[in-house]
Amino acid sequence: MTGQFLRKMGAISAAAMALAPALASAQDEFGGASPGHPVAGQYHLQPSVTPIMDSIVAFHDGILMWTITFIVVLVLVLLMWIVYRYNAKRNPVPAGFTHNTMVEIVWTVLPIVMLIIIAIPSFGVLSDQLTTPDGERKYLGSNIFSFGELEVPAPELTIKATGQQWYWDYEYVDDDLALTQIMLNEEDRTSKKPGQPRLLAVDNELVVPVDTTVRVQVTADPMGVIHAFAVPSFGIKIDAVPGRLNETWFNSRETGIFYGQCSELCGKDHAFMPIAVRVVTKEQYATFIAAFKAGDYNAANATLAAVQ
Ligand SMILES: [Cu+2]
Repeated sequence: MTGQFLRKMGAISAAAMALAPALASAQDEFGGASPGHPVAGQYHLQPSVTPIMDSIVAFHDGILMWTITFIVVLVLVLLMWIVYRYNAKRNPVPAGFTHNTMVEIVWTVLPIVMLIIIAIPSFGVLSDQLTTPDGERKYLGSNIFSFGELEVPAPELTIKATGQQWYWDYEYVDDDLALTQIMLNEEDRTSKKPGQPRLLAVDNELVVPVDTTVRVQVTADPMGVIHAFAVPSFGIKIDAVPGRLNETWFNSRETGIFYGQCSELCGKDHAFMPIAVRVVTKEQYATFIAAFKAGDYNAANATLAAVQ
């Protein structure tokens, strides 16, 4: 029985090892540049392009993975030891005790200590996402073990995202401009934007400048339901609640299209209301917004090189 179990475990780890290089090459396919969306074979978080996502990645890789690994190994070793040492053959007369104070103290205190170790940096990362930069506050960035060293400039741009049933509306609040963003169906995507990912490609991307702090105000249609605005590469996720204005921010250091999805189960087309943020250079953004003011979104979009 034990031998069979061990052989099975060996086969699983061998299969995992054989699979690892293939998974790693799927990750390297983009040569470090962020694809801005999930890719086949991906096993890690989406690549980071903002200080908030840097801190999430550092938290995941530096604390969570080690904690999880420690717990898995500990429980597995205990289980295997008990299967080996206390089976009916080796231990025909089972012990009759029901309590062990020392063991109970250890298995109460150890999880508390682990939760505290996880909680402290976790609250830091969370409060960073919810605290809009003022140019003075320090952020954790990838230094989640410090008290924060990273300065982020105050927002130069405010975007209001409104969750509708089932798509997103955006407003460039400072410029009094608005656009509606709707997912492309397969026919439109393959004819208009064949290079963009299925179920994520949209008609109108939200265009923002690179290396700029963008304040994102998030709400939902007052007569609607709760949605959530989330873009993994930016490390942001915040509820869109009717009648409430939530606020988060991002500052992308890379250009490209970064996709997200509604992340609060909101109804029948929940899976079909993607978020697409196109980050362009500051010059491109200035041209874009000038054309948007003078004409409409399509005219403005025409100033940007098309991304297929
Ligand atoms: Cu939803």
